[in-house]
Amino acid sequence: MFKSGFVAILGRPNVGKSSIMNAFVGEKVAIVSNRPQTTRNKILGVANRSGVQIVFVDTPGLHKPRTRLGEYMVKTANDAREGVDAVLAVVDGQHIGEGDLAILNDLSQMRCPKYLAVNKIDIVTPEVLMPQLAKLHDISFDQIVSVSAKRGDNMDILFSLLANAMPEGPKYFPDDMITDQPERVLCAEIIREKALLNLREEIPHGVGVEMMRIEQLSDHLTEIHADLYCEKASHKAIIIGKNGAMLRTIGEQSRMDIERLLGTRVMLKIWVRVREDWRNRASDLRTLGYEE
Ligand SMILES: Nc1nc2c(ncn2[C@@H]2O[C@H](COP(=O)(O)OP(=O)(O)O)[C@@H](O)[C@H]2O)c(=O)[nH]1
Ligand SMILES: [Mg+2]
Repeated sequence: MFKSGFVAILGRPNVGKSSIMNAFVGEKVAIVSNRPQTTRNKILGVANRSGVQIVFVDTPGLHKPRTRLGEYMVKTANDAREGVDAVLAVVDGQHIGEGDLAILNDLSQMRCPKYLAVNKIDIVTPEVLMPQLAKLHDISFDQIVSVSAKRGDNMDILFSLLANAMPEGPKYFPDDMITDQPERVLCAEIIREKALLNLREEIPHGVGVEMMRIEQLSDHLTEIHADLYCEKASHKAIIIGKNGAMLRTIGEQSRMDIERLLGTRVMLKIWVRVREDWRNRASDLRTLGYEE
């Protein structure tokens, strides 16, 4: 009997949802950063093991939205609950707050099997973890597992629990298809990740990437042009950096990851463009793929 199903991963921003999905898939299909709201869209990641296929649905973190983009993200996350075979809620073992508990209470109304991952136990001492776990006393989930997506602790146990909860079903995706994200989106996301990793303060939230052109020039070389949106001229100056140093770093790191993804050499050109308040403009949101 082959088992398969969809598992939505839900929780507050920055708790490690995307990291957990990537660990299960075995490849980075969703970008990761220490900035809240790194994930902006629903992303499928497919994990195959013997006799079972789990399709994970990674989602943007649940938060109080302050922009139209934020509203889209939260709606996307909430919609992802529809029709899944199980949910995997994630909290950060360093601190479980009111926001986490509200989400867990809300999810406990769902009728499908519910699992909770308490993540990042690689950096939490038992003294810190115990009182956090105590807050989960009243949570009616099927199982709570302390894990580290980064180090791999208990990830096999968590996977087995989820696998057991899957119904009998078909292989939804062929073995070589580990995500629903097209190549151009993966490339744009890599550039956004490198911007998030290198930029400080308020700028990362206002960064968006539009792929203008992907052209395979030969078997060995791909040319890519991308626009990097930011919200203010002063941000543009910071993104470009002194003598272009920051943009070079972002471009260089992006190029290496994109080359690995595409399996060719890559010529990458990034233009920085100011688009004031694009996170509140429907047309810009559509252009960047954040739409209904
Ligand atoms: N130490 C540690 N850090 C982690 C772990 N999982 C995720 N992180 C870090 O937490 C931050 C947020 O991770 P991410 O997967 O983007 O969280 P998301 O916003 O919930 O998708 C990143 O800096 C990750 O490297 C973990 O198990 N241990
Ligand atoms: Mg994420």
